[in-house]
Amino acid sequence: MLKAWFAIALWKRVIAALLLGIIIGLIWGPGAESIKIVGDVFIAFIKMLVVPLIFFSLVSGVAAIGDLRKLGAVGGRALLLFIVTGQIAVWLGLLLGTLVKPGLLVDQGAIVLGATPEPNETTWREMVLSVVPSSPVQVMADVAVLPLIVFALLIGVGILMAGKEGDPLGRIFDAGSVVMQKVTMVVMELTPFGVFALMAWVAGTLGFSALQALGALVALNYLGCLLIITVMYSAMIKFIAKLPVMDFFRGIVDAIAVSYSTASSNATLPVTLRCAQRNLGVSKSVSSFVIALGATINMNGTAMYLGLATLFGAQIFGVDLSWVDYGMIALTATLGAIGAAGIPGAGLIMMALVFGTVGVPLETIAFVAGVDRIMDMMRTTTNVSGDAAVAVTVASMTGELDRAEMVSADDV
Ligand code: DAS
Repeated sequence: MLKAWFAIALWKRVIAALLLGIIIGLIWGPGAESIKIVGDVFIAFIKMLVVPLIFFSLVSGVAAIGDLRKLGAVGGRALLLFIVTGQIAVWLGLLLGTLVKPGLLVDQGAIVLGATPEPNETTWREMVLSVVPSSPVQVMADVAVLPLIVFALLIGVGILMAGKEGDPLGRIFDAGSVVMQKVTMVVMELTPFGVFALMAWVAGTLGFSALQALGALVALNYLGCLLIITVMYSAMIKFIAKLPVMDFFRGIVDAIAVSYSTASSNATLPVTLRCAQRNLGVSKSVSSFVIALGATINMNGTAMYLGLATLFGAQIFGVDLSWVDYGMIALTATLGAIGAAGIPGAGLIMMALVFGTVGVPLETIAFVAGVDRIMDMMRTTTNVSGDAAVAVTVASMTGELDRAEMVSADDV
């Protein structure tokens, strides 16, 4: 029985748990609150992953650059495109969340707040100082995203600069990154149980208004991702790489299919590399550097979602956000997307980091966890398509693209 259960693909078990949870919740009503503890345990395990996952995957990702000089023509252009597309993505998420306001669909009276969020009274001086990891252990204990990522980036650069002497530590972080991804996959096996309990709680205590709000969030997640893929990446391919847009998308069809079904950039990496090299004509050196780095730090779908979800949580719980808060969300969502590992649920984990900086209650995570997998599949497709788009663009700009290799209409 147990073997049969685990033989079913996780995403199918999650969708089944989601639907069953909604039905049971609507039938059970407010009594469904009693099984929320199962969902809270799941969320607690998600929060457990945040610090070690960010720390190991980011240090390992930076150290994997191998040589700071490599950050020259190829790396410099790739990082610039990663940062620019990431910023556009997160502000698109903030725009969609501001225009549509999906969180207001929830019946405000039904929401019982654990602890009312403290208004964020940080002055800009305190904000600047807070980025410095003055006490690394305290930063980890407080799960403070900004200084944590600054500390991880500095350790990664230190390993690079230490050369041979830094290699042993680099190998430890590589191993730690792999181990943390395996631990995350074990935690993700709890998803169906957490999703069932949380959806039953949401449907039973908050009713249809909550389900409508979640439906709107999922729809906006897909809309934002589709806009990034069809508008931003097409513009990059057409105007910067100066390549036929349809040939690009035709070339990455396999990567799109695998990323959507696995919800994991890392699992899709071999397919993305093959598409870039065989279908798009990107050289081995550029594709392996840009796509491997991109799978770790270039997550435009996740960045867009983190901006959107933070506004969703603020709207549900009535947290007023200033323009400074919007700026903090944009910054931390970008850093959260950089710190997220390319595994299922990474975006859900990063929500805990972004919410903390603007006082959005973490209960929001329990509220959206039930539908996260459906959204994660589309976020991952957006992340992977972005890695391929940057790789082919950088290759085109640095003469590392063999256009003869590109799949074109007459090849099909
Ligand atoms: N699943 C992550 C990835 O592999 C994306 C996310 O969780 O947002 O890219």
